[in-house]
Amino acid sequence: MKVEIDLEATDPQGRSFIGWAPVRATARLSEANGPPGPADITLRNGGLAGGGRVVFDLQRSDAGTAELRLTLPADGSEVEFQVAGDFQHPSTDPDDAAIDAIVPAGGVVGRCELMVRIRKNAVKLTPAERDRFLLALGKLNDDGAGPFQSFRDTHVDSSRAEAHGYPGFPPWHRAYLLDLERSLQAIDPAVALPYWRFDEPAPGLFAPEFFGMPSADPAQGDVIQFPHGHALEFWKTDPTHDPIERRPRYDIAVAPPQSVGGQPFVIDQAATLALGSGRYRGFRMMEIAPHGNAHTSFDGPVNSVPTAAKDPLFFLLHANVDRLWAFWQWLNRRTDPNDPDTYHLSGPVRPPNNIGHKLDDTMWPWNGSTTPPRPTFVPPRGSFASSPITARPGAQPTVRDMIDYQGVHGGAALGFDYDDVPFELRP
Ligand SMILES: [Cu+2]
Repeated sequence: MKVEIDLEATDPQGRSFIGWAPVRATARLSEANGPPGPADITLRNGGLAGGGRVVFDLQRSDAGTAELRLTLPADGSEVEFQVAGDFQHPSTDPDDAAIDAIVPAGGVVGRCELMVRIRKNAVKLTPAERDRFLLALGKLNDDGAGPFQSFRDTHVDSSRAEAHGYPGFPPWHRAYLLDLERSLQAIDPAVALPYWRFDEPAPGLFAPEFFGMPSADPAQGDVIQFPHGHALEFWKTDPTHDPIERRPRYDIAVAPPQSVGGQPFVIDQAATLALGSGRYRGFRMMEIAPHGNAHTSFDGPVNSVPTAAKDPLFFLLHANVDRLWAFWQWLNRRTDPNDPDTYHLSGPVRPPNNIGHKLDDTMWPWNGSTTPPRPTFVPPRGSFASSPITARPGAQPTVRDMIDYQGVHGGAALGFDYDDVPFELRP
């Protein structure tokens, strides 16, 4: 007897990737040489020890279990089930997770390898995970000649109003990060964007083998000193010049300060999650503290909107901003876009600056709009990067498309998850 297991979240090369949100899968008898009639099998986690783990259910739920019994018809027709990553058991390597189909006697009659691909805290990556990420990033930059240019040229002064200062700040940046992550995954599908928890010490991130540090002597300038052979050694923030320049204004043995001069600065996670008492209108003020202050904790391009995305640290900083939003959404059940506490365009409509911030607005640059006050150009990469594992959010995402990223209210997930934010269906 043989059982064939297929996942919806599979790319054309046959590689499957899941997160915490369940995805549809099927099992069928592909070779029925056992006793005639239907076959009883059990689906079970079959991954490597310490690797990604999976859970199963018959319906899309947040109550998946480690085993699931199925009866497969003798005629080979498919039986549907749902599979999800087992929260807090992400993969570290491609295909270190697997679904095994077991017969009652105990033999494995089918197997489907996959990856539980999750965005993780940068300082908790294995050296192999870190290096895969850096290698993909270096290739995307390609010494300043690669597609990274297009991302660098998206987060600029002329797009400031599209992406900042209004309620669309979190959704626009969620889209921007996902677009970049998908571009990295086109290079290495096992990569997920790590995040920098700026409210915790992260000396492992500002280490030579990761994002590096400038010379200890400020007189030598702020150019990051990468060891020879590092994937970002020849990173160019612009095609012809400018390596990465960055100098922390705080001691990297600790986190940036939570307050400066009595004012909130890089406030910690608990203080961030408490902003606005569960209402988006107040929560989005996190754009200033901690987000803006995390940027200004450095000298260098990363501390200013028009240049920040030249430094790849931008994307780890913003992955944490996005994670905080995702965590807040989970904590407060803020996944229904129609709930004004989930998304709220506050204050009077102030055209034209709030263009791109209303719930059903498409967003520049993915919408291709070059009508002022938007930028009068579109970066060369064009519409939003597609994913082989999910159809969402489409080529021209709206603000709404970014909110329920796990598909809690139905529909497919956007295809990313954070290591400490579960999938939960709630009343
Ligand atoms: Cu930012």
